[in-house]
Amino acid sequence: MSEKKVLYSGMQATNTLTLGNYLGALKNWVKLHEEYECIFGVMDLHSLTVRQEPATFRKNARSLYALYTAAGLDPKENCVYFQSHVSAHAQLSWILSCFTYMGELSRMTQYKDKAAKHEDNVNAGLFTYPVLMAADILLYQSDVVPVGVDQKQHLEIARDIAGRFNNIYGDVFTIPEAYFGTTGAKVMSLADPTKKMSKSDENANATVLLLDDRDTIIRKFKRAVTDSDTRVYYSEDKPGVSNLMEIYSAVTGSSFDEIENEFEGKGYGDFKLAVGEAVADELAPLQKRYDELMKDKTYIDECIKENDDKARYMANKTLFKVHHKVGLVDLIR
Ligand code: ATP
Ligand code: LTN
Repeated sequence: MSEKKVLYSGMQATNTLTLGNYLGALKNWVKLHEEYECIFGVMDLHSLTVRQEPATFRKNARSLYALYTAAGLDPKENCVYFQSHVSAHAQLSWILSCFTYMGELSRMTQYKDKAAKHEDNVNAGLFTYPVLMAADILLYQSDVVPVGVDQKQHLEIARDIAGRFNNIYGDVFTIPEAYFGTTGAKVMSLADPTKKMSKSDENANATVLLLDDRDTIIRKFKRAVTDSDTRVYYSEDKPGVSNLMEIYSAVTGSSFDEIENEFEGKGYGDFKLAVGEAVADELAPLQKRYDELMKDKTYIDECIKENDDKARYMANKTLFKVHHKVGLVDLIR
């Protein structure tokens, strides 16, 4: 293991990624390996908290792996692996669940939201979701975890569980910190700019998907809900156009002032078209690489196998230590 600090993150393998996932997370992960020992999981076990159609789910999970890679997360520089391929996640999750209180889990806002949204399937996995997430992070002795604001509460509980365990058994786990490096854009829904763009949104016009073709991307931006005005400027009470400026800025690197100047005297129509074209241009190379990767099963399989093995080795080291600490009989090797 190198001297670099360990950075850990991942995304659920549910549906296909949106521009929000890309600009808010994935795009910013690509360079982190220069400074950190990076581990990124395809969080497929977490996805099972919501009912999945098996064939689609399997396809989405592989597609997420290829999307990570196509976006520039090189599996030779980063440990990119499948959560479900490393059994230590489920094993540690069980042990940690015995150190987690019902009270603290019932305070999690994601649980409350998802339970309300999936009333017909409020399963125990939805409730213990943060324990599995704590296991993900703690297995790799992670120092830093880049997550969006919506996941901060889960990171807090991971820290609490780790601290509680360490208090009883000594220094077993590294206490992880949230990572706020270069802040990625927070992308809002194109149909309702007061809501986050989310991959589980049922309104197709609300999200731009990373695999949408050029015409679809441009059409979606043309239809984006904007405010009753025509001038392009950034303002809290103009969430629609401000969201588009945020996206345009994240993609082109222009500041808000530069964007205001560029579209001085032009209307929303021209601006929306420009944003759509800029996003389509940004995504074109990623999509091309994705198509190539999806055809190269041998390469992807080789990366998966290599990184699964690496992850398994690191995770088992922590798991065996935990087994020993809590008093389980050591494996006979
Ligand atoms: P779901 O709709 O299934 O809850 P999601 O689209 O909200 O999913 P997550 O899987 O929860 O996405 O998040 C993956 C990563 O993408 C997280 O780091 C999260 O902070 C980031 N992310 C998700 N949506 C956005 C967004 N609209 N803007 C910026 N970052 C986002
Ligand atoms: N819950 C996270 C995905 C996730 C994760 C993790 C992120 C699962 N395990 C460990 C960071 C570290 C989400 O929905 N974004």
